[in-house]
Amino acid sequence: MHTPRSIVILTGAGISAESGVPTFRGPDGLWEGRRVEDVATPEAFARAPADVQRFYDLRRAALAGVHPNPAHVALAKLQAALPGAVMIVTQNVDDLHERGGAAEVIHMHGQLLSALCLACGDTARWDGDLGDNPPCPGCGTAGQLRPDIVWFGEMPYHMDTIEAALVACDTFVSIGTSGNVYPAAGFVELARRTGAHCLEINLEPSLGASRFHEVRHGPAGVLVPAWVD
Ligand code: BJW
Repeated sequence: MHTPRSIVILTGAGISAESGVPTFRGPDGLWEGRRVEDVATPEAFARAPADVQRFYDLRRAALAGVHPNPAHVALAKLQAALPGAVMIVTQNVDDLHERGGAAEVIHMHGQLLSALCLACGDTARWDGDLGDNPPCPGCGTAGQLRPDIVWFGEMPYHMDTIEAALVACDTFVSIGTSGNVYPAAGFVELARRTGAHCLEINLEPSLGASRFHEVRHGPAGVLVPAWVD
């Protein structure tokens, strides 16, 4: 790899697949046999809060049993080797980039290990169950904490920062994402419009593969360390 001035790296569920975190779509995906509308929308939470809390409580508990893989570690090393030049934007709600050593990660779809209080709007680190309706550590209101996850129809986090980096970067790399979900699926267009070299690393061609200048298809745990080297 030549040394670019500024790299934006977008990651999706595929980068954590080899760590044992299920992806969303596809035969063994998290949503196989489940309607997205039943869990990942504000309407689903309003309709059946206990079911939605339980879905996320189980996934939060499962995080303890998974570990970063060589792809997470390679990106952390790249970020450390090029101070200030590598922005990691993840759609993932796990913490494997951080545990792999990344110093700065933008979680555009929220985090499993965070709770959002509907009463005061604050977020707090959370590693227990939300299904027990605990009080908010900030304002003390009980029964108002929800998973700090961006559901369909909600605005992803840090969009201004991400878009500013995309239009300024000279390399954009998309890793382990199917290209089904916007606005992340549109990042490649934004980056290429201002001249960035765009690379896709994914197990198979994503929905947006033809928009990239370069594609490498195979497991992230092998291809990401190879790209970083
Ligand atoms: C491997 C691998 C290995 C496997 N190695 N690879 C047009 C424009 C803008 C918005 C919309 C639009 N049309 C519709 C919308 C609205 C909607 C949307 O996109 N809907 C689509 C279904 C069409 N978007 C929204 O509502 C978003 N908000 C929004 O748009 O606000 C307004 C706005 C507009 C414009 C600018 C800014 C804002 C919010 C989206 C929230 C998404 N939330 C979820 C759920 C979180 C809850 C939870 O975790 O349960 O986030 S959806 C789910 O999909 C999750 C993921 O982050 C996201 C992306 O999935 P990802 O990561 O791509 O996973 P998979 O499973 O799909 O793919 C994995 C890939 O890995 C596969 O390709 C495998 O092959 C590969 N792979 N093993 C390498 N070892």
